[in-house]
This record gives sequence, C-alpha cells and structure tokens, in this order.
Amino acid sequence: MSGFINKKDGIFPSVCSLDCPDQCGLLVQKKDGKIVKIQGDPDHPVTKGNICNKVRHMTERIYDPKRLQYPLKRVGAKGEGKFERISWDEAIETIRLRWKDLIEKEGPESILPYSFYGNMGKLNSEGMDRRFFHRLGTSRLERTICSSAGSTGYKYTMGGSFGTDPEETIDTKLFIFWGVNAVSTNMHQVAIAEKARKNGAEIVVIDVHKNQTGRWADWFIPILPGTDSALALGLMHILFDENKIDDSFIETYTVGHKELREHVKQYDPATVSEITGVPTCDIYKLARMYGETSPSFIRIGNGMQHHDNGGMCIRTIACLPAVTGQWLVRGGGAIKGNGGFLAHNSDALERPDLLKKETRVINMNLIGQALLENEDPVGSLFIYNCNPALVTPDGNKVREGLEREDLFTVVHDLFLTETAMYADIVLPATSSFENTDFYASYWHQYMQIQNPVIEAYGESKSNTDVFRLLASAFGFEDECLYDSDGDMMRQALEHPENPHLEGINYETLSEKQYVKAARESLLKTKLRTPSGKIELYSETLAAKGFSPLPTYTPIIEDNEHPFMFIPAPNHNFLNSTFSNNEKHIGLEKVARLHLNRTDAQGLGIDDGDKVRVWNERGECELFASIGENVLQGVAVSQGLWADLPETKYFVNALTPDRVADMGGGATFFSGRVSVEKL
Ligand SMILES: Nc1nc2c(c(=O)[nH]1)N[C@H]1C(S)=C(S)[C@@H](COP(=O)(O)OP(=O)(O)OC[C@H]3O[C@@H](n4cnc5c(=O)[nH]c(N)nc54)[C@H](O)[C@@H]3O)O[C@H]1N2
Ligand SMILES: Nc1nc2c(c(=O)[nH]1)N[C@H]1C(S)=C(S)[C@@H](COP(=O)(O)OP(=O)(O)OC[C@H]3O[C@@H](n4cnc5c(=O)[nH]c(N)nc54)[C@H](O)[C@@H]3O)O[C@H]1N2
Ligand code: SF4
Ligand SMILES: [Mo]
Repeated sequence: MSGFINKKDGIFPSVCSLDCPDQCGLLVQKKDGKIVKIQGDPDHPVTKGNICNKVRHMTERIYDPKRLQYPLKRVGAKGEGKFERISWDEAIETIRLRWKDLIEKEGPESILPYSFYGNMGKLNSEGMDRRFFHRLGTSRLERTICSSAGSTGYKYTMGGSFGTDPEETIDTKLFIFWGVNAVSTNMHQVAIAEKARKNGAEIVVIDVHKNQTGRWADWFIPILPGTDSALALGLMHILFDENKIDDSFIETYTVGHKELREHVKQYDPATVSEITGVPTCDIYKLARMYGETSPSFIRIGNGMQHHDNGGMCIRTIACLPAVTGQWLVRGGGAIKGNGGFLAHNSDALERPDLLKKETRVINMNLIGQALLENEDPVGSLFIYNCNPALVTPDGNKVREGLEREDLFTVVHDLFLTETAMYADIVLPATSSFENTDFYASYWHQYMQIQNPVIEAYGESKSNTDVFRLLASAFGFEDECLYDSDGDMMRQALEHPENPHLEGINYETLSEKQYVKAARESLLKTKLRTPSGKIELYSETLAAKGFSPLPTYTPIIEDNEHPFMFIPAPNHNFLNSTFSNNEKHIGLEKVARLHLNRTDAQGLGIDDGDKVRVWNERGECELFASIGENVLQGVAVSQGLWADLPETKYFVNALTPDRVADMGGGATFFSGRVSVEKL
C-alpha cells in the first residue's frame, strides 16, 4: 500500500468518492498529518484540475466537530437523538446477539442491508458488505433509487450502459442537455461544451425548470414534466417526414426502422405540442437543427427517468442518434451512462455463490411499505452509504417504519444523519480519504485508485473493515470474508469478459492513478441487445407487455392537487451530503419553491413568501421564488435539505412511492401538490 498515511506533509493524489458522474482526480495537501486543502489534479485528462465548490470545502466535512468518532447506542426514543458512547466490542456483540436471536426466530431474511453510493468506491459499496450478507443469507436490496428506470430503458435500445466518449464531444457542434442540470451535476461536460461552443457549437437545454443550466444555454426549451418521450417521437416524426435520417446507418445498425417510421406518424407536431407544451414551431426548429447538425450529442439526464414513464422515455430518446446515424460520428451520439465500459468482475467481488438459497429481494424505494405493510416485516436494518430517512420517497412512511419499536436498526455513517437518529446502534465510518478503494466513473472512461491519505478519524472504520469484524463475530470461516482490500481489488479487476478493462489492474492503477478503458467505436462489435443491433423495435419489450416501439404514456395522476412537484437536487449539496454543513447551507441560503408568476398571483403569493406545500402524504415549508422559470402548473424545489424543527424543508414527505415503468425506479418527480401562502 502507499505510504501516504505515514507522511505528515505533502501533496497526494486522490479521487472524489461522491456520487457524481465527473469523478474528479484530486490532489490532497497535508500538513502535520492533517488535510489542509483539497484541489483538482491538473493532470487528470478529463477533470483537468477543476473541481466543484462542494469538494473544495470538503476539509470542513472531514474535520467537522459533528463527525462521529466512536460507536453509540440509543438511550432515548427512536428519532429523539439520545445516544451513549460504547466500545466497538459492545457494538458488534450487541449486533451479533440481536441478529442471532432474529435468525433463530424469523430466519436470516428478516435482516435487510440498506445501502447506496454515499461512497462510490467499489470495495466499500459493493465488496465486503455483499460477501458478508450473502454468507449470512439475508434479504437482498434492489438498489433502484437513482438511475435504474433510465438505465433499463436505455438498455432496450442500446444493450447496456454504453455511450459516447465525453472527451470526444470537444468536436461536437450541437449539444442537447436533456433533463440534466449539468452546470450543477456534471460540470466537466459543461466545460467541454463551453470549449466546443468557442468553435461554433450550439447548446440546447430541455428542462421543466430554467435553472443555472437553462440560463447557460443558447436555447432553453421549457417542457411539461413527464412528456419528453412525446417530444422525442415528434422529432422522429419530422426527421422521417423530411428525410433527415441516415438510411444506410439505420439499414446496417438498427432493427425495426420500418415499423418506427409508420409508428411515429401519429406523433405529428400539433399533437406533440399539445402534450408537451412546446410550441409547434419550436418542435420543427429543434428537429431540423438536430437533423442537419453533425456531430450532435445528447446528454440524457436523470430528470426524465424519475417519473412513472421514465424507462420508456429514456428508451425513446436513445433512438434519436440512431435515426440520424450519429453513433458513427466522433463526438456524436449520447450519454445516459457509460458504466458498461468499466464494468468489473462483480461475481468475484460480491461472491453471490456464498448465498446458499435464493432470498427475497426488496426494492429500496419501497422500504416504507417493507417496514410497515409486508407480511413478513423486516426485523432489522443495517444501513450504510445512505440516508433513507431523508432521501427515500414517501418519507413520512419511511420514518414511521423506522420508528417501529421492534425494529433493530444499525447505521454506519460519518454523521448522526436523519436516519441515524432512529438507530439502535450507530457505527462511525471513515471518509474515503482514510480508505483503499477503486473508482469507475459512469460518465468519463477512467478507472482510478484511492490510497489512504490520512489515519482513520477517531475510532471510525471503513465499510470493508466493519464487515470483516462482523464475519469474525459470526465465526464464519470462508477465507474471502477476510481478504484484504488489495486482494479484493485484484479479484474484481481480473475480468477477461470485459475487453475494455484490458490494461487496467491493481499494478497499473497503483502506478498511474487513473487508466482509461480500452474502447473503440461503439458499433465495432455487436451490441448486447438480443439482435446485436440498436433496437428501434424490441421483441423483449413486447414479451414483457410493453409497446415494442418507443411510445409516450402519460404519467399517473395520483391526486387532484394543482401542481406537478419536482423536488430536484441543488448546486451545493450532493444528495443529502453537505446538507448539514454550514458553509454549503450558507451558499444555498434557503430552500425555494419555484412557481410561475401567473400561478403565484392566483394564489396571492409574492416572491420570498413562505409557503406550505402539501398533499395527502405530507407537507413541507419553502420560500416562494416567482418568475417565468417554470411553466404554469409546475412547482420546482432544489436540494435535499436537513429536516430541522425550525426549517420544515423535508420535500420527500410529499413524493410518491410508486415505482416507475421499468427497473423498479423511483418516481420522485411524478407527484402532485397544493401550495398556499403561510
Ligand atoms: N450538485 C449536485 N450534483 C449532483 C447531485 C446533487 O445532489 N447535487 N446528485 C448526483 C446524483 S446521485 C445524480 S443521480 C445526478 C443527477 O443529476 P441530473 O442528471 O442532472 O438529474 P436531476 O438533477 O435529478 O434532474 C435534472 C433536471 O431534470 C429536470 N426535470 C425534472 N423532470 C423533468 C422532465 O419531466 N423533463 C425534463 N426535460 N426535465 C425534467 C429538473 O428540473 C432538473 O433540472 O447528479 C449528481 N450530481
Ligand atoms: N426528492 C428527491 N429525492 C432524491 C433525489 C431527488 O432528486 N429528489 N435523488 C435520489 C438519488 S438520484 C439518489 S442517488 C439518492 C441518494 O441518496 P443517498 O445514497 O442517501 O446519498 P446521500 O444523501 O449523499 O447519503 C449518503 C450517506 O452515505 C454516507 N457515507 C459516505 N461515505 C461513506 C462510507 O464510506 N461509509 C459509510 N458507511 N457511509 C458513508 C454519507 O455520510 C451520507 O450520509 O437520493 C435520492 N433522493
Ligand atoms: S462532486 Fe463531482 S464535480 Fe465535485 S469534485 Fe466530486 S466528482 Fe468533481
Ligand atoms: Mo443519483
């Protein structure tokens, strides 16, 4: 392992561990054994030394006096926040005894691990944890909260998470940022587009909210929530109608273009305009721009796929670059996600073979239901890398579940999060700067290594260490439960089935810090769809009861409330991370609700007024921001703010826990609310 820890002073290479597509290369400066500064690594080929404001202030998070230093046990009521310090021995022994008892009475499936990607490191997010829980035979979690609807939809068209190399978009002439708030959530794609713009590229943003990304665009197109697939189909209607398609491409590389041509006839611009709120002339203008500009590139964001129809919507948009043949053009095509290129050997890392019999699978978006309504309710939760009491849909239901007196909850985190407040046992976690791990970006194409830069904070432990401790407490003898982080990394990167990983291994990463996936043109090899081609028509979808062709289905009207509610991320937090940090809160100031001026006038709401936002699931209080940045009938908030008694900013109290059409995805943006002045 690197000797970074042993050096008290110096500048050391590192990587950002947060759930952000950019996955920046970092340089960490140490003085007297402590991190004093975090900067971008100027040598990183994509992120080039620029990092966001959030991580520039990361040192404050690492040494925040609120950071957990030792294990705690609950001494007050659940949610009350009264805890007492205990030793690691007592913490692990308490968990062992409670779980032994539960396993005897209810079976191991009464235990549910609950995690997401608070740390994107593979070893700490899908490594020793998976091995341990497989061996214990617990219920399994479907990790569907983020991008699963869209990834599933994209896969029906393209066969997997494979898209354009973002470095090549430097040559792009038309960027469509579609349902992505890239200025806040993918700043290096913005930086590349900005360079391309100097060479004449145009930037179009399609969103329900004219936020910082919309303001940066050359052309902002506002659209009604959940209607984007209709717009994409309308564009295809015009492209076919005006013969702005690439015949030889679709003949060679796609299946179903004849059916698609017939099918899109029904999506004439007038019909599409009615559905989407986009004027007919703008639909024509966009279609012609898209059909006539090359290279053209679509950055497909997460916004559309947090809707009831999100999977089909992404599948539909993903057909556009095929219709125009853009996949063969350098800098053309699309990115939904690029994770496929850096896919490691997940069987070797997670060891599903340790699971002796199939166990039930619980969708993480439905945790409230699983805790309250299931016939065999979950008896114990082990939560890490995630803050479900704040980030999960229908949050009041989730909290009611977490309050269950008979539920035994363990939370492993760096802070006493909203979720940890409900824990019986709280375990302190190291930050990624204290760990060994490897990272694969889902946007750019570089694998990166993390070597520990500083000693573990207080008594905190990494996720991999916690699961080794638990394995040992249970007396498990399987050797793989005690593999070192280096061993696990070697096993995960030994993956001949993925030719793109050629040349990426523990040694090359240790030597170079980042290594690019070996990739050539996306279509050089067969795609991983059943036909091996881009599937404009999908038999697989038909077999599953969906339309085989890309289609618009309206989102579900879940109630009669007048506003579509879009509680999206903000600029200065990373999901709920940093929402407890003074600096980051200060930069955001207050939680706003963006409303259209006409709607606000009708309700007697002025700019800056405090408003109550509610539906039958719950309520929250936000500050009105009035203008023309959203269409009528749309209300947008930004950020997963800490939910304090003095600021009732808990937006997930209102979001529905329906699942999307595909991939069991979350539908955060498909709920409706009422708004009134307080
Ligand atoms: N600063 C910051 N960066 C982040 C995060 C963060 O919290 N803060 N979170 C990280 C994570 S985990 C993720 S998944 C990504 C998400 O980042 P993005 O891919 O940008 O997704 P969102 O920010 O969820 O939504 C993007 C946009 O979709 C819009 N939108 C909502 N509904 C619709 C619709 O129906 N149609 C259209 N066209 N637009 C719609 C929203 O207004 C928003 O501007 O960002 C990552 N990066
Ligand atoms: N309303 C609404 N809700 C949303 C979204 C939205 O757009 N709107 N976005 C959704 C999306 S896309 C996502 S991805 C989810 C994300 O939701 P979460 O996965 O909960 O992400 P974070 O809120 O950043 O919380 C991650 C937690 O992991 C902890 N952590 C970090 N590193 C480690 C580590 O090494 N070990 C351990 N044990 N813990 C660690 C952090 O301290 C933090 O408390 O939120 C979803 N919720
Ligand atoms: S959060 Fe994203 S932009 Fe900021 S440093 Fe990390 S990877 Fe880079
Ligand atoms: Mo996400």
